[in-house]
Amino acid sequence: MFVPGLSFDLSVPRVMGILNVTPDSFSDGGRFVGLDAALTQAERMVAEGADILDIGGESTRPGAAAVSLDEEMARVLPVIERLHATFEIPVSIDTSKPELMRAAVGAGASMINDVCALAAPGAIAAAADTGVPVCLMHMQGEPRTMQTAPQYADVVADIIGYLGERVAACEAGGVARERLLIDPGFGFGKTLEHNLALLRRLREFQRLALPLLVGISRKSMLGSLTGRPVEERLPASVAAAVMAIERGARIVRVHDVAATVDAVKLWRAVENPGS
Ligand code: 7PJ
Repeated sequence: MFVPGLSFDLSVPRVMGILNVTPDSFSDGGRFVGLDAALTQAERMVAEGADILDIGGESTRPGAAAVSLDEEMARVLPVIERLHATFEIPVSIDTSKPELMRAAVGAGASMINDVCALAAPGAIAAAADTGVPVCLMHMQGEPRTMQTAPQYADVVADIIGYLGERVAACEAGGVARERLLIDPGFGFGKTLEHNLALLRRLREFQRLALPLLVGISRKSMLGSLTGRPVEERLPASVAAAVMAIERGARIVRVHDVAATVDAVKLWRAVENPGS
């Protein structure tokens, strides 16, 4: 599987390292806010074998406060510029704001990751103009309230239906289908049962015939299952990444790059000997 604009192909699973430059993200909030701290963390993830880094300046954890455009720009643009100047690794911008999508690609980002699936006014046009690949993620509701009482008729069918509609809207707005990736959005307006059904039935997303990106790393569904706080969720996170890859995920979005890369090496050796 090949996505134009991505420097790596998706014939094997790829690892996206998470780099939050927010003061309030749920697991590493505040630790990488300064430019130097962000670069140090990026350097580490590059050395550990990440294929792409995902830079976010607005926390989307349940209950998180919204961030102004100026603030989000000030957080992420200097980091993207420095990463682009320093490393070969591609960078993805995690934002829902069209102005930032444009500015981030101008600063060197080569992918857009939008938890709102380009639903903000002007987002499809911004993505179309940049010409970079886009990950469309499903969310029910908005971060402030999404965990209150999420409801679905059939969580998998509903989300496949939603993503199919967003794909059609993107194509109609000039974003080529071949540049799209999809993501069911674990934890975004989902109960534990919804999240488990999504992982169990992840293969059904192959109906959309688009590369699947999945983020479960350190999420609260793993805390609910194991009873562990966020800093002790590495084993469950790696297991979840492997289970997602087994069921067709092509990019896993993770905090713990080294451990995930090891797991992917094992998966590749078993599934594609010689690859
Ligand atoms: C996701 C994301 C995810 C995509 C976040 C966290 C919460 N983008 N951004 N998929 N999660 N595509 O890092 O746990 O699951 S923010």
